[in-house]
Amino acid sequence: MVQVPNGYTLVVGLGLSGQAICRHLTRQGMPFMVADTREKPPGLEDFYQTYPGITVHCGPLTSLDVSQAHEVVLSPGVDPRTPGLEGLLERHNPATGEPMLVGEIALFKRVVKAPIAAITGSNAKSTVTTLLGEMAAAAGVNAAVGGNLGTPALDLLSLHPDADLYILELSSFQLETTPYLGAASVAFLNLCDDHLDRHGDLAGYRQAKQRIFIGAEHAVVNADDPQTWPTQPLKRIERFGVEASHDAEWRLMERHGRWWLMQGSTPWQAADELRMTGQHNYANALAALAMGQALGFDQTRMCRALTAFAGLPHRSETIAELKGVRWINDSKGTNVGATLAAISGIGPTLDGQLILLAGGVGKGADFSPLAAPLAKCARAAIVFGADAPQLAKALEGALPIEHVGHLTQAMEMAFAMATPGDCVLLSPACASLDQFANYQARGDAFRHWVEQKSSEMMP
Ligand code: UMA
Ligand code: ADP
Repeated sequence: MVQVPNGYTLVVGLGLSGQAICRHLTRQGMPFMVADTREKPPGLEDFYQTYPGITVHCGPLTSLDVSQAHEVVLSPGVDPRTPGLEGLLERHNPATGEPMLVGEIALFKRVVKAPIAAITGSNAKSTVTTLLGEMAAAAGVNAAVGGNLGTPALDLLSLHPDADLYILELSSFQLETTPYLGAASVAFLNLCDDHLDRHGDLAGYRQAKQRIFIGAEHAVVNADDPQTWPTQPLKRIERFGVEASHDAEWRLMERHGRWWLMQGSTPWQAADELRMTGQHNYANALAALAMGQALGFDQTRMCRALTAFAGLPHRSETIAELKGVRWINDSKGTNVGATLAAISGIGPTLDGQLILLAGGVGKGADFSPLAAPLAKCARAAIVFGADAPQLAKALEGALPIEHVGHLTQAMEMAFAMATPGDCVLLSPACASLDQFANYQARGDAFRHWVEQKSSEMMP
């Protein structure tokens, strides 16, 4: 057994969050040691150089004795149910008043001085977080933007110590280990099957996300998705929605032949002036506007930021048109909900048909909701990667399915199959980690192939 020394914090995971936690504890003058479940985590040598004298335990957590530890701070990618961590989440820590096991955001909350705005959901977190950050900048608010988006929350504190607002994208993994957030404004955007391999089922996943509401002054939820509604009373709730039949405070309505983003009966912004397209992006815009207003941002400046915002790469991003066929990179479509949004946003706009490229790691999701919308607008689905058989099974009978080994083969096949007016859509409904370093690498591979093809076709 390796003993975590008396009064030391144990940091679990040596990735982005783990390193940010180590920097924070160093700034705070708190003693710590590190554990990573892998025998040789990448970046270990660099870590030893930066932190000479700090112990790093590599391997199973069951060989650690944490009974004397001050607390255990977990990276989001590490499951709190990992053997060796049993009982810690339930055990009260008299020193902090919180559970013995917490995550990075708990440490952030203890020291942050400025208000927090936080965004969660299965999809659109990065889009809404970035957009709200752009709105804050346009409104002249000194906001720091990060969290699951990329820059760990604890690093924001040192990078932007004078921020007047911290805008955080928070995943279910991060929320699961956050005892109290107490944010000025939060949004729970949508919920669909994702990370079920980690949370067990949709109820467990939803429960983790619901933690965003704890102590919130203002909450924005999706009128079209009751799963996002809080299960506890809240001070102030507003709803956004794009379906016509409801009475959401923030909604999409037709007025004199144009669609408008509205607050109640007040038009705020004509939807056709947005650079982001698709109904799902109107929902995203409404959520950001609702949060921005609650945070006191100026309306005109928010709308200026909104119309200038083109969206993020790898999210329904048109790469090129080759011989009349549009190639769209939606590599960030890593769950069924995102792929459904892409299909319903793009499918009806086509003269031809959709060819869907999908596959990778399905995280235990049910792919069957894809079958009906694909049957309406798709020529074929070409599936690849680890969970291709599950995808093929779920789509069987709805449309022709081709099974290949890798994305590149799927693209070659789609190129041969497509006719002018069609659209080849990479929206995998799966994580990429079986064949790529991350979703960006998968999207970059798609882009690279299309650009290569395009240059070969030049006269
Ligand atoms: N590790 C273990 N055991 C495990 C899993 C991981 O020891 O069982 C170690 C790994 O060896 C590695 C480290 O933990 O050294 C990695 O930690 P991590 O997986 O928690 O990832 P970080 O590098 O800390 O990045 C995390 C988020 N990653 C995850 O939640 C998986 C990043 O979100 C986030 O940007 C970053 O913190 C900063 O806040 C990425 C993500 O994929 C983009 N998030 C998921 C999503 O968006 O769906 C939730
Ligand atoms: P997240 O950070 O939650 O993963 P992103 O903004 O990166 O969210 O988008 C992830 C995927 O979800 C992309 O494929 C994007 O096109 C899709 N998406 C964006 N907005 C929505 C929405 N409102 N509903 C469903 N899918 C969406």
